[in-house]
Amino acid sequence: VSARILSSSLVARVQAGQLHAVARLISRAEQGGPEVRPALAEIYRRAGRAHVIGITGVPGSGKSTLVGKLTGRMLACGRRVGIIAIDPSSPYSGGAILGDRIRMSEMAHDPRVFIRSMATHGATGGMAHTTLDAVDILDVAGFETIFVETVGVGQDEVHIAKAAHTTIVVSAPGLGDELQAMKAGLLEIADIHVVSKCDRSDANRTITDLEQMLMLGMASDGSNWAVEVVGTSSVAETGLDELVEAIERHRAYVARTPQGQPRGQAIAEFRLRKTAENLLLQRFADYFAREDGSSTGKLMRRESDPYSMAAALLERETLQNQ
Ligand SMILES: Nc1nc2c(ncn2[C@@H]2O[C@H](COP(=O)(O)OP(=O)(O)OP(=O)(O)O)[C@@H](O)[C@H]2O)c(=O)[nH]1
Ligand SMILES: [Mg+2]
Repeated sequence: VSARILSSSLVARVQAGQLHAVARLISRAEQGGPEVRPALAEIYRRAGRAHVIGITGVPGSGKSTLVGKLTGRMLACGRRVGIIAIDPSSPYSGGAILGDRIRMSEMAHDPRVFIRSMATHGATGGMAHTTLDAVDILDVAGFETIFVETVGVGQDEVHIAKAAHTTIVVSAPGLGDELQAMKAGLLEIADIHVVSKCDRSDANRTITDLEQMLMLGMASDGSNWAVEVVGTSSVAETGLDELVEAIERHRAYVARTPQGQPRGQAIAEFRLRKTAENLLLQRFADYFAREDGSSTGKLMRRESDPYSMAAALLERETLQNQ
């Protein structure tokens, strides 16, 4: 009972926009466990106002720099901005988060901006759902625009980028002659393609390549949204206002046209799926923590097989906790 009372007062403080309450609730969501669930359930029901923008792309393509620039423009429009950066903590770009912090440091002390990085290492499939909980927490706290930056490497991270209202895929010139977005399977998920670093002379070729690829792969998903390609330079400050306009156009498209509706449905389904997966994983973790070796003993002696045992286990653990 006391956990529940604590949770609902924490939710109230989040709703009042208290940033330390926001940070605390996100940390609790990261820790997971049953105690925080009532609070997150309440958060979910109260959220839904923010515009969530997923930004993905290969390592070093300029995502964080771009988020910094876009954040400045959103603030100028009078919006509060939440930023969630998924720390890849991978061989691809280890340690980038510190760089992210430094690059965004002019905003680090602005109370209208909340920056949070979340680690992926050690997450047992719960990363996507914790990230989306964090998005909702920021939403309830009154952040109108929320950026989620993920490196477009790994399925979970691609899915997170897709679980936004607007998904931006960033490609940069000079990272190899093949289109990185295509290699990483990112081509199809973009609502808006950004070619960053357009202050470089080889950027035009990247734009042309990308436009050609988009034409070739024009698999219509039934939506009327024409994917846009925007060239930007965070150094020369070009293309950024155009990008903001494209983002606003897409936001209006998703919010106000019937063609935008399936997007919301897909996000809700992804959310349910990830939450269910996570609950199941946690139950099995609990089961294996209790397991005294009798099941594995049976397996080792070939008295049972993993298929029937897993099926029985699945049924028991699912029914037991209803
Ligand atoms: N020339 C040029 N360089 C840029 C531009 N934007 C970013 N960079 C540089 O590109 C490098 C990577 O930028 P980041 O913003 O950290 O890229 P990122 O995609 O967030 O990187 P990870 O998070 O590590 O995947 C840095 O050295 C930036 O200074 C740009 O518009 N022009
Ligand atoms: Mg980054």
